[in-house]
Amino acid sequence: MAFGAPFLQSIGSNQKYTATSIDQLPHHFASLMMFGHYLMFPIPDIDRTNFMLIMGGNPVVSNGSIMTAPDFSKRLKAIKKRGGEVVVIDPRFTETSKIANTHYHIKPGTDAFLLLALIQVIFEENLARMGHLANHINGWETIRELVKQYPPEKIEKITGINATNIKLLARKFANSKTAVCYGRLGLSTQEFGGLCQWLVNVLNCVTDNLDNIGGVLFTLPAIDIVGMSKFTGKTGSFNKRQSNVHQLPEFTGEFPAATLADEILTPNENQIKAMIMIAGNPVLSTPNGKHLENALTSLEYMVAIDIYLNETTKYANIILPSTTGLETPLYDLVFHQFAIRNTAKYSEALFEKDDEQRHDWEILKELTTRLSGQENPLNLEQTLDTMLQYSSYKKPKLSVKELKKHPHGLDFGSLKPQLPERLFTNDKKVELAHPYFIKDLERLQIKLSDLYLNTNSNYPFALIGRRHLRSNNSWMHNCERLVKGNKRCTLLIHPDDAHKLKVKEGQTVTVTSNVGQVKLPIEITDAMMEGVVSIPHGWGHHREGTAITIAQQHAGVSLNDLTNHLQIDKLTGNADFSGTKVNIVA
Ligand SMILES: Nc1nc2c(c(=O)[nH]1)N[C@H]1C(S)=C(S)[C@@H](COP(=O)(O)OP(=O)(O)OC[C@H]3O[C@@H](n4cnc5c(=O)[nH]c(N)nc54)[C@H](O)[C@@H]3O)O[C@H]1N2
Ligand SMILES: Nc1nc2c(c(=O)[nH]1)N[C@H]1C(S)=C(S)[C@@H](COP(=O)(O)OP(=O)(O)OC[C@H]3O[C@@H](n4cnc5c(=O)[nH]c(N)nc54)[C@H](O)[C@@H]3O)O[C@H]1N2
Ligand SMILES: [Mo]
Repeated sequence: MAFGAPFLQSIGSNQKYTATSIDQLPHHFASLMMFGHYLMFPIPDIDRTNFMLIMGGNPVVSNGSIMTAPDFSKRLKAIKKRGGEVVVIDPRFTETSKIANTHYHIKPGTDAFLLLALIQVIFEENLARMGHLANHINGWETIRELVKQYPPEKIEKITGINATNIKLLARKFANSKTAVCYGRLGLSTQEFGGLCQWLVNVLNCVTDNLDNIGGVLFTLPAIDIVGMSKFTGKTGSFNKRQSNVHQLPEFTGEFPAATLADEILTPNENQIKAMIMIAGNPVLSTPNGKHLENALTSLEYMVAIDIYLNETTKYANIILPSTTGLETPLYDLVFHQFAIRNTAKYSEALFEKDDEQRHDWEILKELTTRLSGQENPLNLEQTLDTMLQYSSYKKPKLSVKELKKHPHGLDFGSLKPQLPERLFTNDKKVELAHPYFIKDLERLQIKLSDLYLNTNSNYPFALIGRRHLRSNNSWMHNCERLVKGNKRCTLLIHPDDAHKLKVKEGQTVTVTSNVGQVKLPIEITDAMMEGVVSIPHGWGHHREGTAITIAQQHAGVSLNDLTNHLQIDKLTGNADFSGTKVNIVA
């Protein structure tokens, strides 16, 4: 993180792509528009809340994303133990649903409707509360007006959750002493990702749970990237320029990854001819991976900085192999910023590297020196020391040396309310109804008249992904201990759907979308909503020319050979993986 930014500057390219736009871009977008800073994420106060509504997240497996904390299962169970409630909204009855009090199946991609209806009920029944931010919110009346168009009765069919349950949920949420709505990957990587993350914030705000104990709060970690923006001025940007081929908006210096392949393949003045790939495996992780593979073969030159010769790095002319996670000391610059308590932690490397090996930061530093002709005098520890100097926590005085004395990390306590002071908006107010969102509602409106899971179409099923505890995206399948056991790359399907297709447990089916086709065995389970099927992402290791022999033996198929790179959230440019339309045959 620290050595990557100067490296990018030294290349002098204005084309940058990261996993942000196949993941949390809508969170950044909502934060930038509402709070004035793209990294100001409201974090669930899960240890003190009385009610947690989880939408499109499965923290029991993912261990909480944009919500850093050890042992999520324990913390969720603790909510129930103290008399609180956990509700999950997901097209699959997940590992998290098993712990929750209530689970509702939802049709993929329809969460924005549900959120609007929840807020509608809250205003309709006079349950909205301004609370401590009363003088620091713009757009309250606009929200009250616009949600009137979305009563539960109007959206129950489209979401698959009946109006009675929606009303019940809205009342419970609003009447709970404290409550938090948490919306994660399943909400971001869908057609209305931007609207979803905005509405999650709105729901928390209109029930006085924004910046409040037991609701969502902003962090103040020892290395406070957000706070440092006062000096750097880097608060995020949107649409300052557009990508060449599809004219997609820039966000904080990067373009949507969904357009990367076309930027390489389409002749134009700014066509990408060479690429540096750092710790990414987009052949498996980005929509329409095969299309990107075609693009990578056409590059004039490619460098990879990675620990594996895998599906993506095999296209590189040269791989600079870095040390692995276990050989690297770590101070996480990102995830303390999103943690449920204010924390600092330095972890020593578990294994010593040998002389021939280079850490990622060493590779980046050396490349920067050679490209720019200027040597950065600081090493990793010195860089961290510089950042730690600005910590708000003075006892103990923080340095790497001090942190090494606390191998379990330092805990500076629970998150505290910080608004309005922390806001980066011009008028120091929360922008509840930013025009970008209001405008995007027009796109949602059109969907009201569409039937979402159209059973008459050529692609009658909606396909979603899933994660597994012993896997991390694409790159933990080359370790026997992490892949042994039952086959995990299967298609989950509801019993009634399997019956209709006349397919039996374990049988191989062909799944087809408008971009590709895969064959894999099915697993029949009523955890799935009818009409929705699931394949985990990160598999498809059968590709030739890699050197990941264990992964090859557990190849599976790639979910992203079915997802479409042209399917994005038009507001933010984020990839839309949720509810890919597919056909299934025995
Ligand atoms: N073990 C493990 N941990 C991980 C990872 C991993 O691969 N393995 N990956 C890490 C990464 S990179 C990230 S970003 C985080 C992600 O953390 P999470 O957001 O918790 O990730 P997922 O498990 O993908 O959960 C997304 C959920 O959304 C549901 N979903 C899909 N479509 C929709 C929809 O339209 N509406 C609703 N309401 N739900 C929907 C899916 O069924 C799924 O349960 O996890 C991180 N942690
Ligand atoms: N359909 C679908 N697609 C998805 C998702 C989904 O839920 N559904 N999830 C999306 C999400 S949330 C994300 S974040 C992306 C992830 O997308 P990627 O980041 O492209 O995927 P990873 O598999 O995490 O790739 C990590 C790469 O880093 C390398 N690596 C591991 N450790 C090190 C190291 O210490 N140094 C270096 N230099 N390299 C290292 C690995 O070998 C691998 O090549 O995938 C996205 N793709
Ligand atoms: Mo992610």
